[in-house]
Amino acid sequence: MELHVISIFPDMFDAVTGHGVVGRAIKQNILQLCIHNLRDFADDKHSTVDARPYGGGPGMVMLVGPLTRAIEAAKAKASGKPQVVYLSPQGQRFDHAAAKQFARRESVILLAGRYEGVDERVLQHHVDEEWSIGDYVLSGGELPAMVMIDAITRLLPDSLGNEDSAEQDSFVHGLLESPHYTRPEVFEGHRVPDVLLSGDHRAIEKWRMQQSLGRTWLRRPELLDEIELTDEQLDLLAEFKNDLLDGTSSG
Ligand code: 4G4
Repeated sequence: MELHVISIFPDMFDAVTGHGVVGRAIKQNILQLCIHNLRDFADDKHSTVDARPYGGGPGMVMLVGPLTRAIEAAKAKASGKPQVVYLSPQGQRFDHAAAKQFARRESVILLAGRYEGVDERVLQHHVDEEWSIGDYVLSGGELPAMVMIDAITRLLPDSLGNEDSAEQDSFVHGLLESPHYTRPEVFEGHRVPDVLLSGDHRAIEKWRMQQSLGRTWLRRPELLDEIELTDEQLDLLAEFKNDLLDGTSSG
């Protein structure tokens, strides 16, 4: 997959390109990440990319000229017909389902805004989609772009070292993940759950499913409305609730 980013802070993307899953995907040619410096598309000697808003008001607005030229340059370089995506608090919510759809695309151009945002004509004539990573305001679109790049890259075919890892993640099955433990078996008196040391793989799988169901019910109950539970899962969840009640009774 090919991801293009347009930003006035191209160096910020060193945070993802050099490390972990994204760095590895780039090395292995699973992902091509191309960062375009918006200032390269300015048309004055000061490399101006912003100006005061018409009609007055606080802050600065990103100029339509440099943005248009940067988008055209990214399109010319990209394979296929990339959609232009603007990261903004006004966009559609980026979630696991969205990440999966992005991972199927050949190329995408991510536009990271700064200041008060971009001239509306960029949105009207050059931006195809607006996406948001959550209901909060950040000082630029770079962090949202990196969040999307990371989430998408993990879902690219052959991207994770451990093939099963992405499949086991939260949200893939619509449930939260079960807890993880590693050595030592006892730390400051706190034991690892016995079942995980039992070697009984069926029992372990059942316990993990029950933990996933229970945690989802406790922490994100609305997620359970989105999936259909099997009879076995309904039994496991009922048992989880029962065990909770047993644990709270004073006898
Ligand atoms: C567009 C308009 C995305 C973009 C204004 C971007 C949060 C998200 C920006 C701004 C962003 C998000 C500078 C306020 C950049 N903040 N929730 N900031 N601002 O995905």
